[in-house]
Amino acid sequence: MQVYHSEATKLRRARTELHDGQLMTPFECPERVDLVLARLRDSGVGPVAAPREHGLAPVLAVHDAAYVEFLSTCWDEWQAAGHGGEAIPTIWPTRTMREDRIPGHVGGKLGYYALGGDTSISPGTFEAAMASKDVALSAYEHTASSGQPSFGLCRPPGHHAASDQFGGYCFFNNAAIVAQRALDDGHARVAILDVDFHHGNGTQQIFYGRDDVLTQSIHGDPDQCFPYYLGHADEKGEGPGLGYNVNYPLPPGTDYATWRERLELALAEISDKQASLLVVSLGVDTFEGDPISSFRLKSDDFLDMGRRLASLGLPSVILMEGGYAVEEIGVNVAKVLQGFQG
Ligand code: Q9C
Ligand code: ZN
Repeated sequence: MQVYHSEATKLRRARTELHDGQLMTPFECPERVDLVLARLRDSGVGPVAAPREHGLAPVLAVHDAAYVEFLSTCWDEWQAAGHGGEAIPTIWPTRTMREDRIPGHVGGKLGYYALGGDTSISPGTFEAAMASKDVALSAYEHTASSGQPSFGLCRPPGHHAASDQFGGYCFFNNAAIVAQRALDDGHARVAILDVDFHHGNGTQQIFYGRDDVLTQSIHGDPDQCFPYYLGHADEKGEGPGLGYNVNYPLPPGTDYATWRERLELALAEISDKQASLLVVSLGVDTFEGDPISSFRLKSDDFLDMGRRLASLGLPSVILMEGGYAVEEIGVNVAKVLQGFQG
């Protein structure tokens, strides 16, 4: 399988993540890229190519222009304001305040454009996010021109990023950018299947009112799991999009036997809705050893997952999302791709 990777995805090396009430070294670290890459090379999954640059137009097709501008200037403004650490929001326009005015100060803009406090903005963050979406788009172009599946080793991940919000380690929604690009190329309907442990809130939000992208997510129940405020089974889309968003929340402790039943439902839905392209948001944080997640998938389950994803027979673009059990994420990604290749 053709793999896309850019060293520039490692330009984000945040030093701080507010986790469990402490500032820690972020789980979402550049070493993840090297671990996956090394394992893909060892297992002979396929050639690795560098992406081509795609500029901002495909980003602006799904994200708000002022949000993108904010991401591009945030670090410089934060530094110019004289702050010592990384840019972390500490106040948000929550229920009791106004959200119809965007503050001028970088501290106010941070809260406006952030969905959580877990994702610090550091030097290189914007550049890495740009490289990440270039990886995704290059993978898409390979699949579009060859009909063959491709894997984009995206980093930072994308599925928590909404039209004008970052968080959950995500800035640009790579899967949404690819889906929109495919529609612009003539696909009538694209399916995004999100198998990351966490609900793909950003992907859901971006396409919630539309029937041209079927969004589905299998994830830890938001009653118990991040991002908490979206991802319930009764969120089915709205207006023309009604029926084109499907959530499969599962309790902490879920094993592969149960998870796989939801996967089968999701695959049937993709066939039923007649999508012509599959975009997989591939998080391997469903693994039993993941440090911030609570499903119980084992390494060999990822092989079966890959086989089942391939059984749809659709042109497919597989994009990296989460997965933090640093030693094993490469193994588990390689197994999905090997399973997909049969
Ligand atoms: N204290 C992805 O997998 N932190 N993002 C969870 C734990 C955020 C995960 C809270 C988890 C985000 C792409
Ligand atoms: Zn995740």
